[in-house]
Amino acid sequence: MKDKIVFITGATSGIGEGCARKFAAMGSKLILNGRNTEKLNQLRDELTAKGTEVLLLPFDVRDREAMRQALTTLEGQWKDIDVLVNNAGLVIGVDKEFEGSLDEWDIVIDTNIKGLLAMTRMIVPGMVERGRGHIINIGSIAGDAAYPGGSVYCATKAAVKALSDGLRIDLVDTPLRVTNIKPGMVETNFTVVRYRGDKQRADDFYKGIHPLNGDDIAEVVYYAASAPAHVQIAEVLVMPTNQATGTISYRQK
Ligand code: NDP
Ligand code: 8X3
Repeated sequence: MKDKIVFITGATSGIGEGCARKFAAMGSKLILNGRNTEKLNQLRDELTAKGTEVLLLPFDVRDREAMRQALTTLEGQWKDIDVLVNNAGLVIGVDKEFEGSLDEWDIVIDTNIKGLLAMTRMIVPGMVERGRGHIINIGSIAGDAAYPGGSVYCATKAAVKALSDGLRIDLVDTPLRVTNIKPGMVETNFTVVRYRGDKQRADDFYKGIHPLNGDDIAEVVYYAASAPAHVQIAEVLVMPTNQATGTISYRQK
């Protein structure tokens, strides 16, 4: 992946940050997105100090106009994106479908589905023109089956699966590849956001189990991206060893 241009949304934390470090270590050039500009600056400084070329493109993936504007600033080599990692995403709350906040669910749906779709719509045409490119969507085990208190989030990740499968169909006569990575429990800031900032509750969620971390998922993303051109990793479900499904895991007492 040396000198490949890799665009990662949600690179300020967790899986996206892990992907940034992994692709940087393998010689790629990075376009990093997120809303937290302080964290983006820190990550750029860290990676450029090690010799990686980094371009920051901070915007909220829900803001289509800001996205469009940011993408028009890409010049030279940065326009030729080889890999798009559609990673930005979140869940807020664990409420029942008949009790939760429609406003919070708008944020989740607009980020996880519409943000990912807009990035795809704006970046894939260039890949088709150049005859090369790989779209790696971060879905979830949550997209395979609904679980208690997760219906809207699960629906967004089921949508990521459908969007990934549909895009793969639409690109079948091209050299482009589409991958949907579906992690299980990954210990990141995700669960803190899920519990609306309650760090203790987030820590308790991982008690008794050895969860994955952002770097574990980055390894899988990189594996898919660096596979030979004729190999399309369509979908990967990756869980901690003591997790079996979205709802069944074994926790040591
Ligand atoms: P984190 O909370 O650690 O990271 C989420 C990233 O998404 C941050 O960089 C955040 O950046 C970014 N983000 C959120 N909203 C927006 C937005 N509107 N615009 C731009 N960036 C945004 O969580 P994870 O790393 O765990 O999550 C990454 C992806 O992995 C998500 O799609 C999540 O659904 C998925 N996933 C996570 C699992 C887990 O157990 N952790 C399991 C399965 C899937 P900033 O705040 O700077 O905008
Ligand atoms: C997050 C995975 O199972 O914690 O996508 O909801 S889970």
